[in-house]
Amino acid sequence: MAKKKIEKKVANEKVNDLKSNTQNGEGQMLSTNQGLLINDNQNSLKSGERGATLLEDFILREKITHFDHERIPERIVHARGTAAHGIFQLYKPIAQYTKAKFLNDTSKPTPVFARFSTVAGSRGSSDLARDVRGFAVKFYTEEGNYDLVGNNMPAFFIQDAIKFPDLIHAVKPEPHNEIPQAASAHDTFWDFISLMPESTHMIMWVMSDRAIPRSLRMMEGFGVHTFRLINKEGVSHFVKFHWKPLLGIHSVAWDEAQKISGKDPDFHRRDLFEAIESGAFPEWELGVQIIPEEDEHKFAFDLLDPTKLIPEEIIPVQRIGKMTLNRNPDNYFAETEQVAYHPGHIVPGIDFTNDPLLQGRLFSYTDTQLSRLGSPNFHEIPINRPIVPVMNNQRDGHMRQTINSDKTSYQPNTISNGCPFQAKAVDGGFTSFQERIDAKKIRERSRSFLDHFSQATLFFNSQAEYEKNHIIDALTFELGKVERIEIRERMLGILTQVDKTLAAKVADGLGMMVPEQPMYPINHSVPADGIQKNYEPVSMKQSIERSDALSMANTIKSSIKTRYIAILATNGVDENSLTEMKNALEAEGAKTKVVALKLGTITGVKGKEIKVDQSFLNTSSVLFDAVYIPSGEKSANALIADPDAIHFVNEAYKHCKAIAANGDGVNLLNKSEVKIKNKDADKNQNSITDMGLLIDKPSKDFIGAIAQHRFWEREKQRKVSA
Ligand code: HDE
Repeated sequence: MAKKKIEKKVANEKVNDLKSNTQNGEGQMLSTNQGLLINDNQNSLKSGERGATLLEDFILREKITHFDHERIPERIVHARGTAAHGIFQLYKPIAQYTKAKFLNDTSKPTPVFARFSTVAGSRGSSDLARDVRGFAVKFYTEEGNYDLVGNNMPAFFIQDAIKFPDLIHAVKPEPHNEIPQAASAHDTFWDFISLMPESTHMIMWVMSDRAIPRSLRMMEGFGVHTFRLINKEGVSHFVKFHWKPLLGIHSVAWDEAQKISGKDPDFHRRDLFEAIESGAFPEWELGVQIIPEEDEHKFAFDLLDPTKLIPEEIIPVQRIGKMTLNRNPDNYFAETEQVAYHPGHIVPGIDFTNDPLLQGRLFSYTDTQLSRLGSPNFHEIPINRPIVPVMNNQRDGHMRQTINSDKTSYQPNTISNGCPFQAKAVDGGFTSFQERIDAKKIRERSRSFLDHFSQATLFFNSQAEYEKNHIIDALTFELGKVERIEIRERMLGILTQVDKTLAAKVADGLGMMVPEQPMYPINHSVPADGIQKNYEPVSMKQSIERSDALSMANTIKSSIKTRYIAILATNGVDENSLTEMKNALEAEGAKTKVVALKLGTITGVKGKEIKVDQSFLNTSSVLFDAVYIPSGEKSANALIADPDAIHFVNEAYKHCKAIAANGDGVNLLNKSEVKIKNKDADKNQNSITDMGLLIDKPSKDFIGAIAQHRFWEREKQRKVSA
């Protein structure tokens, strides 16, 4: 019998697929799960008006029983997250590297579902924790689902999957008191890190501003591991995957992050949701660094070592396509909570390497879904279903949805004419890359994995002055929360291997001396007796001393699209001064909010009514990117009389944001600490050196300043009382 060709569905099939499972109660009557219409949803069935509830009340029992089981276990890691639908559009085919169809077909986009997450915190924790961010993308390709399950940092803490449970146990709240939530600033985390020098490079990233993004839309993504691309001829190239945000990479200040966690713990989730709702679709370009098979050993590090990155100056990132997130999920639980990513979901043309961290992941992700989603049929949940048919002999199990009508569920068979058939490679059947292996079965780490510090130093050296200061502050903050002095000491020892000044500055902040050298300089692995085995220091000279791509200072700073600007005003504001700036900012895609002493409306000096968006009570400067104070004497005076308004300005200044004032609005600046820090800041002497402070300047200057994101050089003056 002729083989039935698997019917290929169109790319936007995913949208239809999800639609076919979507329900909306609009215009419908209430029913039980059996479809029985419910006549009274207010009262349970009782023995008389004041009597006990009857066991017979099957409607009540059904409702409460379902409610009792509404929660599923949260993800062991990456529990806190948010997601969106979108498309991936390839720019040009890369057939020379891969036969993956979605990386060869520019004729139509591939539907995607991307989920972003923090790692350590529980589902209800704050978005602004200092943490790595998960960056997971499911491509619904015509050859099955491909999941690129990465992070917003290109390195990882550990080299071998066997250490992952230890790492996570160390960073999670301490076991005896479940404290602290969503924070690495505690003894168990730093105890572990101080004994695991292989984590040093990643620690530099996690202590950098990358760990406190301004927005999920403004962070990079990385596949982290080296993967393989396989072309039609079976030739393999190594590949590192990158996501490059078109809005640039931007972060908030640490003080700001902590305050946002209180003012709006959903800051990142809200930001993504609102941007998409307003049509400002976030975009990332997919980049690849390609390394020919024969160059595997040409680097100063091992390509299989997940604690290393390949500097972009050595292997450039080729941008091959663009992901646009253009639709919010309809239902958080059904889509964002139930989506199941897996680095083992691959398509022909993409393959794994022997990275020992990646290899461990390949087991973990299916396993965790079994307890999290509760059934081996989690692939049948609408968000997880591929757009191509699933045909195999797997059957039954909890919550099976598919009604398989075949007469057989085994292979080989004759009863079903041998169906479903195995696909040949030419039919798109997956074949693993035939890597030659000739080795002993051992538990050892390759010597090529033993340089733990060179890339930590490379990262630190590549940072701008203010970025280095933020790393120093972050380490001082975190280690300052560590109660056991010996752990702090061990960490200082490790830091000496990255940069002596870094170690000295952190030690100074902790009031400690820098040890001569680390207690455990290079770990091979940490054996139970704590004694290092096979200690052989390895330092692989990096071929570059600095990589501009590693510093956020060099990022895109050209747009104010979707930036939030607070306009501080109250009765008596000069309506022209307010509206002209507001219109100019909004014309550039920014979002403005009039913040006043109370909600409702304010009346301008010429009698115009202006809607107030927020009051000082229900918002805060940390939720904005910039501040504008329009003219109007009465308005300025009323703001000056309100300490919350002064605090708002001081705090925005402290967090290095662009601040503009017009006419009488400058009076508010003069009563704030902006005046103290910038002695010239009055409207008569228009000679301000701080480029982020704009007095009576045209809107285009303010727009240019907001696009700069932050004026970090202000931090040198330090200490603003906000
Ligand atoms: Fe994960 N990881 N991981 N991980 N990971 C999970 O799977 C695991 C690692 C990453 O939005 C879990 O479905 C092991 C590296 C992301 O749903 C779990 C190891 C990278 C997400 C798991 C790693 C990641 C996860 C928890 C070491 C960056 C969230 C829930 C061998 C390349 C995906 C789940 C989402 C989630 C295991 C290391 C990224 C337990 C064992 C390295 C983005 O299976």
